[in-house]
Amino acid sequence: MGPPGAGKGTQAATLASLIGGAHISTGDIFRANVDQQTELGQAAQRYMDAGEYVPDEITNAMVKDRLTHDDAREAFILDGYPRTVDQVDTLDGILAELGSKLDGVISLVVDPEELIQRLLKRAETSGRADDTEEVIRHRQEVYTQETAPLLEAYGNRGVVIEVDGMGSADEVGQRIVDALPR
Ligand code: B4P
Repeated sequence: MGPPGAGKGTQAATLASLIGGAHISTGDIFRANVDQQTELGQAAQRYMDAGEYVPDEITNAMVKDRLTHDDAREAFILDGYPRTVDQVDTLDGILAELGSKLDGVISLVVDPEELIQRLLKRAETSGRADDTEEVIRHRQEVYTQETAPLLEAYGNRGVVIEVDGMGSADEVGQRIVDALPR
C-alpha cells in the first residue's frame, strides 16, 4: 500500500518475481482493459481518467476472478488493492473461501512533494490521462480520504510492515526484502 507515486507498481513487480508469485495490479488490469476497449475497460475508464476509484463492485469482481488463476495458487502480491473499506471486507471473504491469508501489508512511506514530482516525471512519457498535475493532486486526496485509514485497520491486525519509500527503487527494494517476515 501507499499513495500514488509511492512505488507500489515498481516494487510489487520486483517482489513478485523474487518470491515466484503472481503480481496482481488492479491499475494494470484496468489499463489493459481500457486499451483493448473491453466492457470492463469502458466501465473503468471515466473513473480512472478523473482520478477517482473504480466502483467497488467492479473492482472486487475482477480481483475475485484473478485470484483463482493458477499462477496465484502458491503466492501473490496485491498491488493497489484493497483501497476501500468495502474492498478489505471483500478480500477477507475471498481469502477465507480460498483458504488463504495475507502474510503482510507493506506500507511505502514517501514525502508528499516527492510523490508529485515522481508522477509528473512519469507524465512526460506515460501517456496516462490521470498523470496531469490536477488529477495527480486529486488522486492524492482520494488516497488520503479513502485508503490511508485502511492502514490503521490492518495495523490493528498486526500485519503492517512500514518501509521508507524514499531513495532509489533498488534501495527501497532492499529495505522491503530486509523487512519481510522470515
Ligand atoms: P495504479 O495503477 O495503482 O496507479 P498509482 O496509484 O499511480 O500507482 P503506480 O503503481 O502506478 O505508481 P508507482 O507508485 O509504482 O492506479 C491507477 C488508477 O486505477 C486509480 O487512480 C484508480 O482509478 C484505478 N484503480 C486501481 N486500483 C483500484 C482499486 N483497488 N479500486 C478502485 N480503483 C482502482 O510509481 C509511480 C512512478 O514513480 C513511476 O514512474 C515509477 O517509475 C516512479 N518510481 C517508483 N519508485 C521510485 C523511486 N524509488 N524513486 C524515483 N521514482 C520512483
